[in-house]
Formats: sequence, structure tokens, C-alpha cells
Amino acid sequence: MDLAMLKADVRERASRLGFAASGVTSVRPFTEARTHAIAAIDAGRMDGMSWYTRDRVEASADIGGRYPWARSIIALAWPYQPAGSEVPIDGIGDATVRGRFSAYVCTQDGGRTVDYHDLLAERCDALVEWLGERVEGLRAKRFVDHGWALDRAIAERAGVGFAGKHASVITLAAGSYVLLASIAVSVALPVDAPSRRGCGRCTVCIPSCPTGAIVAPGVIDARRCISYLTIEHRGPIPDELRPLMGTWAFGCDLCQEACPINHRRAPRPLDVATASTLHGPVPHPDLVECLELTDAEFTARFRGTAVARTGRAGLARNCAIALGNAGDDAALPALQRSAASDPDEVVREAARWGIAQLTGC
Ligand code: B12
Ligand code: SF4
Ligand code: SF4
Repeated sequence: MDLAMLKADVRERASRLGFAASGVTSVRPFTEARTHAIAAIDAGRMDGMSWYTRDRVEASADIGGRYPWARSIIALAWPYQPAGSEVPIDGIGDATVRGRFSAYVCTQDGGRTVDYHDLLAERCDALVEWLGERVEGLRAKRFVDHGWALDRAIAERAGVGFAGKHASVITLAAGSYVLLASIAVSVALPVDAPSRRGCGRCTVCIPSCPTGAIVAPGVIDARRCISYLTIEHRGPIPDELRPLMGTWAFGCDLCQEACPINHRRAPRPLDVATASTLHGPVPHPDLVECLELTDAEFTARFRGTAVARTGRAGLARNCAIALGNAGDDAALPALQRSAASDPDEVVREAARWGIAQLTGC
């Protein structure tokens, strides 16, 4: 079998399936990324994510050891649309107090908002099925985000892109607005060289982070990252970080939005027809609406999307803080209702904080 030809066909197939970039690397351990990840755990930078363990890092860094049949890893990058700077107008006076959802939660498939984990898993499986028709007895194992793999390190070594100083992998095809997946396969596809590109002298993203979470080039203190605070963190958000979180209610894109490479390479921005989440996540959500959802409403709107991860109370907590930061008195009645009657004390407390921000007492 001509493996170089097969690899070219894999790349072509991946592109047809919608991936913006692909590459191949070996199963040799990812020793440098392992060292960075263990250092992050030891320094406490991953505190609060109890699922991110040393065992997980050790296993993630050695896919070849875990799957002795694996001969190469196909790395894949899926593009998603960033939020545009335009915000929707919701009627006369436009009284809606809007926040932000990170653009990746608005990932679309055929006009429907989907959880990218499901979408990428489905496309990876389609690629494996196609490859299985060409390689007899093919074995494969896919990894999408919560799979035990160091997604960025795999993408870098396979030449899919390079890691910026904000840590995200930047591709030529779509900037850093890509989500990563990889597939270990039992066929030894020829490997690609890592990208020789880099940030050069640019440091724009570092001061763009409002919480100071980019503590050194490529190094994120997750405890300070708004993405961690709004998605992964359980319980009350530390007081000193709340005023720095702006109006982000789920995730954060600021370091990516600051990046000049994204200004040139990002996909076309998302359409912003509405601020209502009635039909799922939107880039500029109505914060009052999201604060006051019932459990059933939260499930109906966000089931099958990445926002489901926070649960209703997590999203309501984030919205209460975002409303405090938005500085618009129109939110006071809703915050007062939540402070008085939300079933969750973490939300009630965040609502009291939001009220104090708006009223000064
Ligand atoms: C834990 C996690 C988080 C945590 C911690 C983030 C972090 N930087 O570690 C939190 C919740 C904060 C988070 C946030 C986000 N995440 Co996240 N996250 C992960 C996860 C599950 C593990 C990451 C990990 O192992 N981190 C450990 C650190 C040490 O490694 P790393 O960042 O992966 O890799 C870099 C570091 O090792 C860095 N490095 C570390 N130390 C040092 C030291 C030196 C000297 C140097 C040079 C480099 C260096 O070099 C590597 C390449 O950049 C991965 C999925 C996966 N299974 O890999 C997704 C993943 C990294 N996240 C992703 C995304 C999209 C995000 C957000 C953009 C979401 C959002 N919009 O809100 C933000 C971005 C924040 C940021 N600037 O990194 C994507 C990244 C896609 C891309 N283009 O790179 C991934 C790969 C998920 C996916 N499959 O698509 N995330
Ligand atoms: S995602 Fe936001 S909070 Fe996290 S490092 Fe980037 S700018 Fe900072
Ligand atoms: S803003 Fe500059 S330093 Fe940061 S990732 Fe982009 S190019 Fe690199």
C-alpha cells in the first residue's frame, strides 16, 4: 500500500468532512507537554478541576503505550465562527442587558446549534469508517476534548498549527477558532513536521486578558481564567475576580479576539439575529432571561449544546455577576427576584453581589 498516497487521501477526506486542517504525527510520547501539564498541576494552576489528574496526564502523554497497536495519530482541527462585533437590536429602545457566550458554544451544523463534542466525534467516526474500507483490519481510537489526550500538543506536533502565547493552537485556515480532535490508528501514515511559524515579537493577547490569567507566554493559570470560572468552577466565584469578568456568562474569547492573526484568518463571524436563547446559545445572550430560567427551561434550551455543562444554577450565577458588571439598572428587579427566591444559595449570593454593584450598597 502506498502510505503517502493514503495520507493524501485522508487529508482530502478530512477536508471534505469539514475539518479546516489535518496532519499526522507519531505515537512517540509527548514528553514536553507532559512536563508542562504536570508543572501546571503541581503549581496549583489546574486546581478546581478534580478530573485533571496526574494519572490522566501520564496516560494522555503516552497514547502509544496505552494502545500498543497504534502506529500514528491523525490530528484534526474543526473551524467555528467567532462572534461579530455587531450586537442584535431587540426592539424599540433595545432595553435588553446583554452578555457574552464564547463563540465555540454556538457551533452550528446544518443551521442547528450542536455540542462540538458530538459533531467532531461523528465526523471522526466517518473518517475512520472511510479509512477502514481501505485498510484491512484497521484499529482506531478517537479523542475529542474530554478524551485522555493532550489535544494541543498533538495538533502542534502534527503540524496542524502552532501554539500562540495565549496557549491556543493557531491554524493558517481559521486562526485559533478551531476545536481539536485526534485519532490513533493502526496504520503507520507518514508524519508531518511541526509548524515553523510562531507569534514572533507580538504579545498583544497577554495584556488583553482582564484577569491576568496568561501568566507567561503559553502558560495559563486556569484558576484566573474566565473560561474556567464560568464553566468548570463550582460554588461561589472568588470576590476579587468577579469585577474583572465583564459580562461573560459562559467561556471567554478575549485573548483570541485580540490576536492579529485571527483578524486576518478567522472564519466569517456568526450571524446575530437575536439575543434570546430560546433556540439555544447565542453570542450576545439576554442576561436577565438566562438568570431566570427554570431547570426545565434551561434543559430545553441548552440540552445537546456545550452550555449544558454549567447546569442551570452555574449559568444563573454567571449571569448575576455579569449583570452586576454590566452596570445597567434595568436588571435590578430580576436580580432582586433571584436574590430572594432562587433555589440555590450560590445564585442568591451572586445576585446580592450584582445588586450591590448596581446600587453601591
Ligand atoms: C483543561 C482545559 C481547559 C482549562 C485550562 C486551559 C489550559 N490552558 O490549560 C480551561 C477551563 C481554563 C480551558 C479554557 C479554554 N479552553 Co480548554 N481545554 C482543556 C483541556 C481539557 C486540557 C488542556 C490541558 O491539558 N492543559 C494543560 C496545559 C499545561 O496544556 P495545554 O494548554 O493543553 O497545552 C499548552 C501548554 O502545555 C503550553 N505550555 C504550558 N506550559 C508551558 C511552558 C512553556 C515555557 C511553553 C513554551 C509552553 C507551555 O504549551 C501547550 C501548547 O500551547 C483541553 C482538551 C484536551 N484534552 O487537551 C481543552 C482545550 C485546550 N480547550 C480548548 C478551548 C477552545 C478553550 C477556550 C478557548 C474555551 C473558551 N473560549 O472559553 C479557553 C481558552 C483558555 C486558554 N487561553 O487556554 C481547545 C483549544 C483549541 C485550540 N485552538 O487550541 C481544547 C484543545 C479542546 C478541544 N479539543 O478543542 N480549557
Ligand atoms: S480565555 Fe479570557 S480569561 Fe482565559 S486566558 Fe483568554 S482572555 Fe484570559
Ligand atoms: S496575540 Fe500575538 S502573541 Fe498572542 S497568540 Fe496572537 S500572535 Fe501570538
